[in-house]
Amino acid sequence: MTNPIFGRVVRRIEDPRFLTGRGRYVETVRPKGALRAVFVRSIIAHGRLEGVDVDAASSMPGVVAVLTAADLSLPDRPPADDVEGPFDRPVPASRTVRYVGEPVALVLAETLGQASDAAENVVAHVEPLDVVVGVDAALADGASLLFADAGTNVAYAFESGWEEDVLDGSDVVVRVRVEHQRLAPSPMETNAIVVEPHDEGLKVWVPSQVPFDVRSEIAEVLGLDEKAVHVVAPDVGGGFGNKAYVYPEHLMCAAAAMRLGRAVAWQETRSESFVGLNHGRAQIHDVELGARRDGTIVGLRVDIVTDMGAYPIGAYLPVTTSSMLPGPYRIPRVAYRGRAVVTNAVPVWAYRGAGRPEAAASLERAIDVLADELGVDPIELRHRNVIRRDQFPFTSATGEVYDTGDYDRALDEVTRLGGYASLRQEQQDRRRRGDVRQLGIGVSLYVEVTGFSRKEYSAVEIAADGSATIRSGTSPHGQGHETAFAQIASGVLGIPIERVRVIHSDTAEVQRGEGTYGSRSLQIGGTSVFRSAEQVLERARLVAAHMMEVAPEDVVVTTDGRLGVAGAPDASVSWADVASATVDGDRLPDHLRGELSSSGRPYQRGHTYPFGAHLAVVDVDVETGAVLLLRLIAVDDCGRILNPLLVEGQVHGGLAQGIAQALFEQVVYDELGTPLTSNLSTYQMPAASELPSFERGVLETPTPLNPLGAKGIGESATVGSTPAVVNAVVDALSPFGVRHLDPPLTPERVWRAIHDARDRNA
Ligand code: SMO
Repeated sequence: MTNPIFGRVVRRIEDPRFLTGRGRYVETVRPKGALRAVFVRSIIAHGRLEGVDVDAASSMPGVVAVLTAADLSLPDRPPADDVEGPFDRPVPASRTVRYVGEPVALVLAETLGQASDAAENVVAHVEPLDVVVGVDAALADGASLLFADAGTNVAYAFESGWEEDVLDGSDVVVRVRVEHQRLAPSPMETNAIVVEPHDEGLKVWVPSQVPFDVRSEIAEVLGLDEKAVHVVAPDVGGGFGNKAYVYPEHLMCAAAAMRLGRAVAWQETRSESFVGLNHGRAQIHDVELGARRDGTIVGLRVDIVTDMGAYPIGAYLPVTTSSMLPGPYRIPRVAYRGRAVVTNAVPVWAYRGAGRPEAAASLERAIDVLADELGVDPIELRHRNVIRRDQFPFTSATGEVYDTGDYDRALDEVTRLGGYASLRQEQQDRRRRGDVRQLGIGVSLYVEVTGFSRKEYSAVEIAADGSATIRSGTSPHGQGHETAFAQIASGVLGIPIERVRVIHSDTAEVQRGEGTYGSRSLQIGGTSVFRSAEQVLERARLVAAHMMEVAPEDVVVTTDGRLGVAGAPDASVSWADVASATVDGDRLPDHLRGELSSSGRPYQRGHTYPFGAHLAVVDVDVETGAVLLLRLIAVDDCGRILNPLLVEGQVHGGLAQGIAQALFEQVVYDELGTPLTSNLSTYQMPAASELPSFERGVLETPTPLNPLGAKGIGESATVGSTPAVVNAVVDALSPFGVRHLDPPLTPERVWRAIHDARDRNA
């Protein structure tokens, strides 16, 4: 393909709107007379709900209704597909409360103040039950059960090769338990919904990655026709996976609006968001990695336990993790088992990377431990085991078919950009001097899987004025789809980007859509736009050929964006000429008439596997335990690059979130299941001031699976950066005999590790 639009830096069409306060978010949508919604949430982690006393609240000023499970009678929400047994979720809680923050009632009042005051006066009568905090408690003999009928807290279990001795033939086996701590997604825009009933149904505004799912689920639970529910996701302030879910709060507000015949508006507060939005990660892995003396990896065995929180809606996550366990290495034998376990905490769901970061972080830890054990440089050990560039497509031991890659080159590039040899020299110097501030160098190599849900709808239409309109079923929440898709259509059609309008996230304007998650939008949604644009061009060539009395195969898009004739520079027609000819008068024969548009839903025959190598350099103060991230060098490959600026934005955001997991963020519960991190002063989300200026390198190994050659980039940097930073901190502490630490590597945790090691060695 000779499309000149590839690799071109195009500034984001969206940014002037976002940067000048003209973004339109759900909070700015307030239909006249809308009631304000406030949820009453359980303050007890586990208990029998014996009643909800709404009388006092109901008679307070401005209160229109206080609704409980009995009033709403919504159907239970099912767990993830593979889960069998009684793990359904009543909405809201009816007989049992299972986590702090679980909705038990909904207050609707004329003002937000009145609704909040009334919510304070709703009393949930709860008879406490023993609380299950963390997976060890959930799996213990005689553990309190969240779902007594299930007889177990294990909602879903799976395994492969678990009985086989996959480590047979190893000279060395290293074992490490890696904890991937529970994270709170914390998007800039919290959850929300506005529902406006009208004669024929409902209009809904919601910050969502999946507005079409919101439509179908609201329609289903309220017994409405899908067409009667019009859902709009306006500008969405961050998603990270947690907005790819239809929340109980959404369904309750829709039901309330229907029942009361009035518009309802709900906006989650920042603190509420810490128990409202689904959490992420929360996996513990027991990893065993076997190798021969020369470093050749023989086998891998991983036991995955996932803390699903109260409802196992995310039980598919450890399955994704298991599929990516062997990573970018030639590991001939892999055994795993996985258990998804319920506990009295916020449900766990997809969070940027959704199962892949956990696989990569565990493996990259184990490889470093192995390198330490064998006394081999960690980059060298990786080189010895990577899949070679001539081995693609490569089928991994877990059956994933990696499309394209060049892992050796990613390692070489990061080694070069980092100045690895001189970093090691500097580290030696500091060690020799016994500096207070020791240097740590960490590398990670990763491959991840992207492009889930391999079909997407798009339409491209040319108006009589020659402008183009694109309709896409993807739903951006900050990525820059409007820019990317306009760039693609412009590249195919020759119509200037300024004359291309992109419509998305509106169920009345777009016929259907899957949404945005799993780094799918460019490769699946963009490919769809590309195909639709190509089809429109094909039709336009027929029309232009007729108009200019030439053969259709001679019609080309000219450099100035017209439809011209190859070899005849003076002959051309404009897109406006062509488009208007198709709709007015009788200038064209019948078969060429009709609106100049095309739509489709092409299918991608496989997933794509972006990869990269990250290198982190940290400075660790061995007296205080403070870690300062000095450098983060990221070399990422996402196939052919459409717009380097959009890629850079995705990488920077992903790095920030991955580093946050390594060093700062963690959801903490006390022994009663009360969250101790329920706002941004206790949950340590980093700001730009905690992060270095990122350094980047780029590789491009186009995928053959779509015409753009594109793989996903939305989640990659999150996958690669966490293990690089953790490895760097452990590397700094290796002279103390520290071989492993779990994130977040707070000063306290690092300080304790140093002191424990000193005590051991004393
Ligand atoms: S965590 Mo993503 O929206 O698959």
